[in-house]
Amino acid sequence: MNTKETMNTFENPWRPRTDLRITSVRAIVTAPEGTALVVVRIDTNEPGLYGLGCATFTQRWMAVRSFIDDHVARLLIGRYPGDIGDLTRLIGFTGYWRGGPVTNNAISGVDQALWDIAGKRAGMPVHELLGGKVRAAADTYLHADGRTIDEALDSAERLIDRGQRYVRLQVSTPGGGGYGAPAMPTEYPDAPYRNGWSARDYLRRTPALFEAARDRLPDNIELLHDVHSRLTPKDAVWLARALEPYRLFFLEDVLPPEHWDRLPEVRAASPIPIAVGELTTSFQDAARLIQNKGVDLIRSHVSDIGGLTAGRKLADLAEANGIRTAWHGPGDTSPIGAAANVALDVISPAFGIQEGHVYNEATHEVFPGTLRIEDGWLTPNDAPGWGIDIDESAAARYPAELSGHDAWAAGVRRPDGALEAP
Ligand code: GCO
Ligand code: MG
Repeated sequence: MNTKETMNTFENPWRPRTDLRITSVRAIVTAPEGTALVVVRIDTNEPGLYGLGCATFTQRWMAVRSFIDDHVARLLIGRYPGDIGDLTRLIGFTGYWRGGPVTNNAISGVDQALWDIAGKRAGMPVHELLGGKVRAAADTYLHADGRTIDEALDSAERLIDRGQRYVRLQVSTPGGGGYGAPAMPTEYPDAPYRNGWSARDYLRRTPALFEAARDRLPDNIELLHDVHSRLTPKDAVWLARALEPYRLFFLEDVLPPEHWDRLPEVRAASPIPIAVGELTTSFQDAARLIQNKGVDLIRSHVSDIGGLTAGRKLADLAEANGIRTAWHGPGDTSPIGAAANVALDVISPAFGIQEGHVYNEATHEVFPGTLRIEDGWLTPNDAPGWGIDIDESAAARYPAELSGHDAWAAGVRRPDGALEAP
């Protein structure tokens, strides 16, 4: 059976309210900052009516692109775009096996593109379709880092000067694979692996960074830190306690996903708020973090868990449980994904903080309408849908390459040579 014949197999299960139909679904990959971004574009039979969604899994973007173009498009073409829940569940169930970042990024891209279409049809921004604002804008944090503590604090001061009230601080640790700060290679000349990363050195250095920060930075600045999943539960307790005097706003990813069942111990051992979630790859994984009392802030990558619809449900669950949200939003989130984060931020009473990213001008050229951080604040667009477009000829000028993350992760090893979580 060829693709054309199968197109009519997936008929609407009920009579669509209007004649509007999906006519095409495709992935667009572009890398205006060098990081591959995956966007889903869904077109309809109404001229000029289309939607965009973020499906960025930058490390495996080719797999997501193929999944969307080769598997998802044929399920959706001919269907009514208003049935967002049915269409996204259909993508999940037709694959039989559940979960995972490839499937969920594709679902998320479709989900967000359909919300964009819904907003354009209604003439409303997506946050208004969700019930409207409970706050004017989302406060953000940006990343400060350096090879030395002084350099990291210089970088923090630059962010504070541009209006940031929340700053994530990372300092280099010996080795080539420290997270969030420049590499300091060949620091272990006598070890089997000279570029190794040592948890012992990291645990000594990080409290010193925050002690210096509290000394030098204005007292009202909120400080954050990302461990990036490299500690054991006991080391995580040790670090959380050592950081107590410095009043962190949150301490992120203290444990890898394999040990998330131990998070309640870490959380109970210290008053420092624990933020986890960017490695959740389904709505259920993320919901379990809240239900099992492992987090103070839930930090999922919205396109990894099923999109805006899943994010909305999680925000509600967070609200019911006294947990706050801090959606993942670094440079491997497209501007559409960033706009979805902000829509959730402004509609939810459970909002905690938003991770921000300052996109380069090439990204603004590819995605007209990309939100800009002003004095630390992100404000959603008023235009219908996301209020963000894509210029496909500009996108084509920034072709994506295979992710550099493979090469970097291959070098994240202990001084004895053992691979470490990147
Ligand atoms: C964060 C992150 C990211 C991830 C990245 C992986 O912003 O908190 O940990 O920077 O490392 O998204 O691709
Ligand atoms: Mg992180």
